Amino acid sequence: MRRAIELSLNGAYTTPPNPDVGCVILGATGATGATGATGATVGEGWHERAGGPHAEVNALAQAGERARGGTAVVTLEPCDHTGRTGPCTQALIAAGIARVVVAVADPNPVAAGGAATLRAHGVDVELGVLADEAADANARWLTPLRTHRPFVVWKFAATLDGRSAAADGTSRWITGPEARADVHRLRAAVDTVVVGAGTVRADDPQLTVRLDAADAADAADAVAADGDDAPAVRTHTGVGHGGAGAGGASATQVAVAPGGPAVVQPLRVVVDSGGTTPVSARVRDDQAETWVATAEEVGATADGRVDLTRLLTRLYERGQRYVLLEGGPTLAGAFWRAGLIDRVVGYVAPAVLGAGPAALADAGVNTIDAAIRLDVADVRMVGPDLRITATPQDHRKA
Ligand code: AOF
Ligand code: ZN
Repeated sequence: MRRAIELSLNGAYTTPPNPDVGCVILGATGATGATGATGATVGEGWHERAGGPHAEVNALAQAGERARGGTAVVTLEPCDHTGRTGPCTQALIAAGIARVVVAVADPNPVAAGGAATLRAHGVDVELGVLADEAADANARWLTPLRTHRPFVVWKFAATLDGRSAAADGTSRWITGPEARADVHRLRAAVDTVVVGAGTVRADDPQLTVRLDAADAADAADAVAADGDDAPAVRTHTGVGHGGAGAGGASATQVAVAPGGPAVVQPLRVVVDSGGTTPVSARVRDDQAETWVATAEEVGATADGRVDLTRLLTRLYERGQRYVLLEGGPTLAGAFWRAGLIDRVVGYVAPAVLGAGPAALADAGVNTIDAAIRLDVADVRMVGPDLRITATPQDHRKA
């Protein structure tokens, strides 16, 4: 199951709005462990992109005849519905799988019921293996289903000493071009980008996905290596259909480069308590849809600010499932105080400034015991910069 979870993460930027799922097929022959058939691995697969074959189908294709009498280990309960692809329960039964080991039951009412169907066909099913780890890996999809609000990723860029701008306010190009390209891939995976009105006033960002032709080609090559020529960015085929996880109801499609894939532009949301965003702001251009969310419209907290819990409910109601919170420090602090951050992606540049604003303002922490502790899920170099992906610990317990 640990291997299946690892496989599931390969789809992180391309499966939204569908789940990240991994599957390992063990053959019937070979050493038999305490839990039953645990032969050698004969097939591995993961869900590569929304609308494409599910993880089980990819793993079964690799296993071929060797799946007969074997065990399927899968991070999410096999689906029992015909959506954009056929039911995985039938694929497993047809392949002669004898036993299915599942981490997390499928909470999507459209697709659920797989375990019962498999059992009715004489397949041995075990549920709940490494369920917490698998749920963490698929939190981006499970959180909206369970809480009826979008999953929220807070992204920031800072120097090694945690500053997101210099003392004079200049903040352009803290990180290198590779990290900036990575942010555009992340934007292409989400359906909503949120910023504060202060950031719009200070930086006038456009907040659109702009993958240049080279990035799109790289991404396509990465997927082509798995025998699939689809681009590794979320394209128009990837949204607006499918189960309860489907989102992007308001997405706008634009071609990012001649001959390149049409990327779905996320909804741009400006959190603007007083409604001060200028009409000339770039975020209001026609490249993507924009919502300037005011306190009057959404509802206000006691201090007159936009009520962020209500903002997320409103976004969920309009079909949004995956939010990238891009700043600035004040809005990010308010999201932390409201307990609404599900994941952190931090780009840390090997530079120090010694003065200038921090990446995060007041997050409601006044003493070291109250520090918001995170579990690190992934660390890697993106060009010269460090990218850290982490999950708040309290959130996991909740
Ligand atoms: C996936 N990938 O590997 C598994 C899924 O959009 P559809 O029609 O392909 O169906 C999506 C539903 O199928 C999804 O919401 C989930 O409940 C179930 N399982 N989905 O996209 C997979 N195993
Ligand atoms: Zn399926």
